Amino acid sequence: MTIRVELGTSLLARNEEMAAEIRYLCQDNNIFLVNIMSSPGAGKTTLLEKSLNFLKTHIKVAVIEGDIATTRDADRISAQGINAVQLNTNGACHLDARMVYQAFQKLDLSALDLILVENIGNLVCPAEFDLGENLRIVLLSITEGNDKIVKYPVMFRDAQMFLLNKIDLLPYTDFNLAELEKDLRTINSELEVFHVSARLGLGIEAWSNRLISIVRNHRRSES
Ligand SMILES: Nc1nc2c(ncn2[C@@H]2O[C@H](COP(=O)(O)OP(=O)(O)OP(=O)(O)O)[C@@H](O)[C@H]2O)c(=O)[nH]1
Ligand SMILES: [Mg+2]
Repeated sequence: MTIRVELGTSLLARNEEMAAEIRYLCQDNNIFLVNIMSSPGAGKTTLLEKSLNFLKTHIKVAVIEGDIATTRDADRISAQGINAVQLNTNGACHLDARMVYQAFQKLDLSALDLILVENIGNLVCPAEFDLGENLRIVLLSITEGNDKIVKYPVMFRDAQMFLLNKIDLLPYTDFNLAELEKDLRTINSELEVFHVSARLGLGIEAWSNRLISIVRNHRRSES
């Protein structure tokens, strides 16, 4: 007799249950939840550092930091005067909804408009795990090359916003912007695209303003 155990399915089904709990908490507290994903080093934390300076003057925001081993990213965010919860996965290559739910227990949800989650640096696994988020943002940096869109399509297909970071390095690489735009249109024509340099602060105000307006529209429609 063959007994088959569908481990993957039950794992994702359990994740969906927790994601539903998170959605319920967000609705109850009128919070907008954002899941930020990219490969390691694309600039997620630098983007957050620069953007929070602007965001915090307009909306009440906290950050959940995913990291395999350290508290370095949460320390960088706390240094901006922002509440940051560090989740250490101890090896796992993605955050799941259970972990994010635990981080929610550490935050005063009634005092927040927006929670930004920095996922583990990885272009594959995080895309599979629903965190109950309202918006998925994927970051790609110039030094990674434009072919990552077609090589890791799921990540780009399932996101709603795309940030091209390290735009300051464009003149020093063979990154092909025209090819990137063509591939993005093929894989996800609905993606909202921003070009930024987190290091230089280029484009930070434009995307932060867009995020603020999305959060405010959402809050209005929910209340
Ligand atoms: N030139 C340039 N460097 C950048 C930019 N944004 C980030 N960096 C640099 O890229 C490196 C990685 O940045 P992080 O913000 O730590 O990247 P991350 O995506 O949070 O990395 P992980 O959390 O490890 O996945 C740092 O040395 C940053 O200074 C940018 O816009 N331009
Ligand atoms: Mg980081």
